[in-house]
Amino acid sequence: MKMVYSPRHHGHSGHVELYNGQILPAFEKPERAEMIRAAVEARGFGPTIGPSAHGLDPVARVHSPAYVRFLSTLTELWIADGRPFPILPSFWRAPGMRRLEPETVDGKLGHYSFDAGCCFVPGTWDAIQSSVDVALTGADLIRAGEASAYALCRPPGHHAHDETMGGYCYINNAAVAAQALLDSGAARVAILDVDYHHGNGTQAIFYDRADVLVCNIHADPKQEFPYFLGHADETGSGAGEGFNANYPLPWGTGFAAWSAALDDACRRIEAYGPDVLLVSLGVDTFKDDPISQFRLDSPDYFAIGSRIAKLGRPTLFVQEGGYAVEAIGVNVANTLEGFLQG
Ligand code: SP5
Ligand code: ZN
Repeated sequence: MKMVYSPRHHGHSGHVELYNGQILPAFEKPERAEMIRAAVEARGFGPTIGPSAHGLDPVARVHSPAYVRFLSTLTELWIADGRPFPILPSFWRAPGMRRLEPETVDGKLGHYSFDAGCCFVPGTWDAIQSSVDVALTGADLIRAGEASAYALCRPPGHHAHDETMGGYCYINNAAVAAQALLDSGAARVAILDVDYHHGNGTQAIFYDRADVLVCNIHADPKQEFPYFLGHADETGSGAGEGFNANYPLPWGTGFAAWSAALDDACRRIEAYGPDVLLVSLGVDTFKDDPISQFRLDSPDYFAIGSRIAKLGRPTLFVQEGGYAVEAIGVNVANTLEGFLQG
């Protein structure tokens, strides 16, 4: 299995987040990707390759042109304004307010975000572009006939909507890769999101469509971020009715209950018969994750990979969350090894 990786993720560093009323160094930091790269390379699954540049056209198949323009020009607008870094949104609309894009940068930041989880520093936009190129290069490998590939995306993507960033996510890497596979001949794609948090962006992007089945196993939004999406009764709308499945689980969930949800999701995917499977692979389900409340242990990730392998589909793994820096490399590598051993 090839791994796609870009060192340009390092540009997104030194940023902050608002946590327990304090501005802290972000949990989503460069060390994450480096720990994962080292652990995966140590297993010798296959070569590490760099991404090829795909430009912004595949991104615009999922995200609105105005949003992409906002992301790509934000840093220069900020610098032109003579403002200090980092950039962090802190103003949002309430229901009943209007959806007009403000002219000033602070207003635009609120217009295009849903939380203060998406900080910008001068290298952030370049890292965002490299991350989506990593996912698209992984999709190219699958299209070229590889049975599987691993896209080490950073920053992650599954919380990003068509024109809203949040939860450390700017561009929805998995959604862009799924759309690229559909645009190049796949008839049906399934996305299995195993990150601890609900993939609200991925769900919303494909909610009214039948050509992408989205299955999410995550902490119940009644208790956990993103709080306002991810309930079990969200099953899709219109043509997409029946093509979205949520498995919300309570804080404290261990592998017995978690893997029962995985098994149910895998049966749905099998019945759907996708041409390609994308796995939004977050390992923040780990027992020692600093911001999460599930209790999976490192050996459990072998079992996850092995259950996914039984689907027998061309499979692209796309990295999402996971913040226990010492363990995330092992947990990702265990998942991939469990998959490769079948
Ligand atoms: C990609 C990804 O994993 N993004 C996660 C973003 C989570 N941001 C909000 C974290 C909220 C943590 N909840 C604190 C509860 C304190 N007990
Ligand atoms: Zn997460």
